[in-house]
Amino acid sequence: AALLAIEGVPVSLLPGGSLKSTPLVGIIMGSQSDLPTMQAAADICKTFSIPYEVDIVSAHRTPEKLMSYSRNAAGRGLRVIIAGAGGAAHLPGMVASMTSLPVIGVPVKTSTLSGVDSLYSIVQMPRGVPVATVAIGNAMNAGLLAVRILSTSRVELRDKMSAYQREMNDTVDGMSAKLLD
Ligand code: RP5
Repeated sequence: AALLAIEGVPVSLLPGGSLKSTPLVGIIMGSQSDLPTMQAAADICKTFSIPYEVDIVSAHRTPEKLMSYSRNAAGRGLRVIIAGAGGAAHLPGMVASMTSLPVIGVPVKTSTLSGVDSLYSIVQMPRGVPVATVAIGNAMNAGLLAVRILSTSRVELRDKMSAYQREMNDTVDGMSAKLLD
């Protein structure tokens, strides 16, 4: 599919001639078992009407796919990658080494070490190749961080993010008001 832009919004021209929004956020994970955790990142993209894609890319089980996904990501129109993995979680770091796009890592909770293994693997990237790491299992924050990254060049997203924050504020204010009743 060819990559075009209509009024700044990237679109793909499908073989039949129809247009489809090009994903801006790539959500990848090491295994299907990570999906219940990673779903929250996709939900945030939906909330903010950001085109996204979801795929399974394993650093050690599908190393060639890892390489082609990472190397082609920017050229396909992706602007942020969210990568979730558990255990010896090298997926986000490996992706970050093969793309210049920002990579957000989600440490997936494990049954053996509760996700501390994943957290340390992702957060302890040696200097030179950054991975923005969120809390264990917090794919929602990964989605929100992706929105904030995209919003630096999209004013409408910045406005939506401000509205989202105001709503959270009002929800908490509402809870406090109830406590004082
Ligand atoms: C990692 O190993 C995945 O990211 C997953 O969190 C973990 C377990 O994978 P499965 O054994 O459930 O496929 O690669």
